[in-house]
Order: sequence, then structure tokens, then C-alpha cells
Amino acid sequence: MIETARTILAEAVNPVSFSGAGLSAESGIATFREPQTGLWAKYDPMKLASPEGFAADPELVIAWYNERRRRAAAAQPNPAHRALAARHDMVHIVQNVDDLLERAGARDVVHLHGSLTRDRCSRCTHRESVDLADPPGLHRCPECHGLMRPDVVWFGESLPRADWTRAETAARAADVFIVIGTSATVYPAAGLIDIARASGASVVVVNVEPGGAPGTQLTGPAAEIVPQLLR
Ligand code: BJW
Ligand code: ZN
Repeated sequence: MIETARTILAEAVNPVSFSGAGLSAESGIATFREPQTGLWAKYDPMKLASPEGFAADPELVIAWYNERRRRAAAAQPNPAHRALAARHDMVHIVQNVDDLLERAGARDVVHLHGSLTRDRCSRCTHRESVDLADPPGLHRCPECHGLMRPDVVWFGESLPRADWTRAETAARAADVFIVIGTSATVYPAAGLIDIARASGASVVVVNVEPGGAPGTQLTGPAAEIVPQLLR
């Protein structure tokens, strides 16, 4: 199975990766939906990752994100990030808000759910870059005095339009679409898999758990499988 997928990838002209939390799991960053270890097993997503949760308790939300920022700063890219980054013709569509793929040297990364490396104003368009190792506490926008928040996409919020358009275009053009470490349960992101398949792409799924998105299944940790696949 892995040999077939390796050949398909070696011959691909428009390879695209679509990844989720499982890609960074072996760098020590928690996933969301896994029982016991996932973030949503411990925390209520609607309190921490929704505009309503931020309005109710902004201090709590910022403290949680800043803790995750410090962990991301301390984490290192794993062999899967490095193997993907070395494939310079690949578009990388990521749901993760960490910067590990960029730190591994990837050039073309589309962040569908935003990034921990920025704050944005909850009222106007003002944005600020954030040092992950030393993030600021809850503070106000210098332009409109609104509360600053992480520049990530919470439940019920629209995805950044330009990034979504780029992702959709890449999915339509893909001849191979490699789905790595995502439960593929969050929309519209997960819909890209169907878009790619409907446009004729071969779908290869790398996940520690079998099942999930339909496609050629390679079951095992991303940090082991992805380097073998792109060798
Ligand atoms: C490994 C591994 C290893 C582990 N190797 N593999 C029905 C009801 C209610 C809502 C909806 C609904 N249908 C659609 C919606 C809307 C909602 C949604 O999809 N909800 C579903 C959950 C039901 N979507 C939205 O709200 C989106 N916006 C939207 O729809 O806008 C339209 C709109 C506009 C205006 C008004 C109303 C609507 C926005 C979604 C934003 C998601 N945000 C988050 C948080 C981002 C910031 C942050 O990080 O804090 O994004 S939630 C979280 O889920 C995060 C992730 O990017 C995303 C996806 O998770 P992911 O990456 O797949 O992680 P897991 O944990 O689920 O899976 C990990 C996988 O890895 C597993 O499969 C493991 O097996 C595997 N694994 N170790 C390989 N070593
Ligand atoms: Zn503002």
C-alpha cells in the first residue's frame, strides 16, 4: 500500500497536503478530539474557541491560548513536518494554528484556521504579530480600543476568505491529496477532501486510527509514515 502511494506521490504534478492536529502530535502538541489526551476531553470548546466564550470570559480564553502558544514555542518540527517541507512543489493546507511546518522550511502554507503567531482586534482590522514564547496578556487595540484576541477561527466564524479561495483552488487542481492527522469533522475545511476527490485527485489518508476520510489508508503515526511516503 505504501509503495503504491509513494509512486503516486512521486509522479504527482500538483500534490497537496491537508493536515490537522495529528501532524503536530509527535511534536508534543495536543490534538482536539482524541479521548483522554485531546483538548476537548478536558476543556469545553464553546467556552474557549467561540466568540461567545471570549465575550463571557476573555481573560480565561487568553490565558488558555497563551499557554498553548508557549507550548508551541517550545515544540520542534517532527520528521513529518520536515518531509512535507522538503517537497517544494506541494501546497500545504493546514488546520493547525502552530507554525511548525513553516519552521521546518515549508514555503507554501495555507492556514485555514488562522495562526497563534498573530492577534487581531475583535472590532476592527488591526493585527499584531505575537512572540509565541512571550505572548502579551489581555490588551486593547491601539486603534479602536476593542479587545485583542488570537487571530484564529473559532466555531461559527468564517474562514479567512483569501486562504479559503487558495485552498479550494489547490484542492480542485490536485492530482494527489494527502490527508494527514485530521478527524475531518470540522467544516468547511473537511469538505476540501470531497472537492479534491470530485476533481479527480487520488486521496491518501495518513492517520494513527484506521477509517476517517475515505481513500488509500496508511495507518500509523505521521512522523513515521510521511517520511516514508515522500522519501
Ligand atoms: C494522528 C496522530 C499521529 C493523532 N499521526 N494521526 C453542525 C453543528 C454545529 C456546527 C456545525 C455543524 N456543521 C457544521 C458546523 C460548523 C462548524 C463545524 O464544523 N462543527 C463540527 C465540529 C460539527 N464549523 C465552523 O463553525 C466553522 N465555521 C463556519 O462554518 O463558518 C460558517 C458560518 C459563518 C457564520 C455563522 C455561522 C457559520 C469554523 C470552524 C473553526 C474550527 N476551529 C478550531 C479551533 C481553531 C483555533 C484553535 O486551535 O484553538 O480548529 S476547532 C479545532 O478542530 C481546530 C482544528 O483545526 C479543527 C480540526 O481538528 P483536527 O485537526 O482534525 O483535530 P482532531 O483532534 O479532531 O483530530 C486529530 C486526528 O489526528 C485524529 O483523527 C487522530 O486519530 C489523528 N492522530 N495522532 C497521525 N501521531
Ligand atoms: Zn481595533
